[in-house]
Amino acid sequence: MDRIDFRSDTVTWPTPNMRVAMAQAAIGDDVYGEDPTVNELEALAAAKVGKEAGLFVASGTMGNLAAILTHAGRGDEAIVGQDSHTYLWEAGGMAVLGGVVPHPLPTDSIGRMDLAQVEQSMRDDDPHLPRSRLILLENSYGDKNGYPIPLHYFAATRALADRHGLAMHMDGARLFNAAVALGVSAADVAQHVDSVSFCLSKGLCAPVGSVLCGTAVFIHQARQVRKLLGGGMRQAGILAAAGIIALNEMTDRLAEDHAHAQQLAQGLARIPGVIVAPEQVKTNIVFFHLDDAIPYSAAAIVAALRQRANIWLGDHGPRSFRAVTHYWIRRADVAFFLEQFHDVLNNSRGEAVGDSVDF
Ligand code: TLP
Repeated sequence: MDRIDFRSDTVTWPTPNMRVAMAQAAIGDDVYGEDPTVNELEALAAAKVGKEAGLFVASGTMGNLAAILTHAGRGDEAIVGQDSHTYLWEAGGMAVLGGVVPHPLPTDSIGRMDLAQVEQSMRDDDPHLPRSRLILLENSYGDKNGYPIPLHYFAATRALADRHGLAMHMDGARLFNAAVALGVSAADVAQHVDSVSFCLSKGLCAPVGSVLCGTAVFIHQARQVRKLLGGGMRQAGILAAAGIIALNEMTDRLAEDHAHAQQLAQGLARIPGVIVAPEQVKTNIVFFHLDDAIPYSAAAIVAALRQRANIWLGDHGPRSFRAVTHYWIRRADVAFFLEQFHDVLNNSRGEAVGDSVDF
């Protein structure tokens, strides 16, 4: 890459092996079901996450939306974490396009809704009320440092969902990060949910796409929803070819990204003026904040880093940042970032540039 870009793992460029596979991909018209490379990717993805079938979609947002619209209809209610991606960062798609009523609940420090509260949220059979239909989950949980939520939580949620006849969908945008951090397979992480979507285009480095997986019947229905959403692609094998490399070559190495995120969090913890919780960092996302001693806004610091060192960092509100590690960020890049960030903060306090913190 041409810069050190911590804004997201979505910024990753495809690997050289992906470029070759894309150039050589066998293709056909996928809306007719005739693209052999898409078919191969869908089967591979389903096998990896332990489901019967898969559907290649344009994005994580489309995967979640297709799942929600397949599980639920107008006037149905989806119970969802109030800081989850499906609720907060997908433009309200479930309500706008599906008439599905979101029922947001608070989450704890690692992204779990309280199951007693979930149970209390179930609607009675009453003509005044929406119908409880779906529980939306996320793993790893993006807004909580990408925390990998332990599997027993999903087992308990499954029992609750079964008691009330609800379906469960998991936004597994970073499913493989969760699996690697938990030391289990992606199929284990997804075992309790009816459907799961995961992204090829984040830490796995493919340029485009996600795969939605579930039973064969569910995916058959979701395929029609994908068409309705304008997501039926044609010679998509060129994209799917990169997805196959992503699944075959890029999942196990995610541990490296997690180590770099830990290196980053621990380094930040040594910089005066920074608030960060390294013990909360288990995958590739680090949220951190400025304390009151720093007179500059997060946006000003982001701009300074970009200008002086071609380091791109995301500000997350006036005093906060998010850094995401990925394939294109090496250990030395993290050390360089820590030095630069330390210098910028020192300058912001009007002190001499310090060399007392060793990264
Ligand atoms: N997340 C993006 C932004 O939208 C915030 C990022 O940079 O992290 N689920 C989760 C948990 C996600 O983090 C994302 C993307 C999605 C779904 C949506 O994926 P895309 O961007 O492919 O629609």
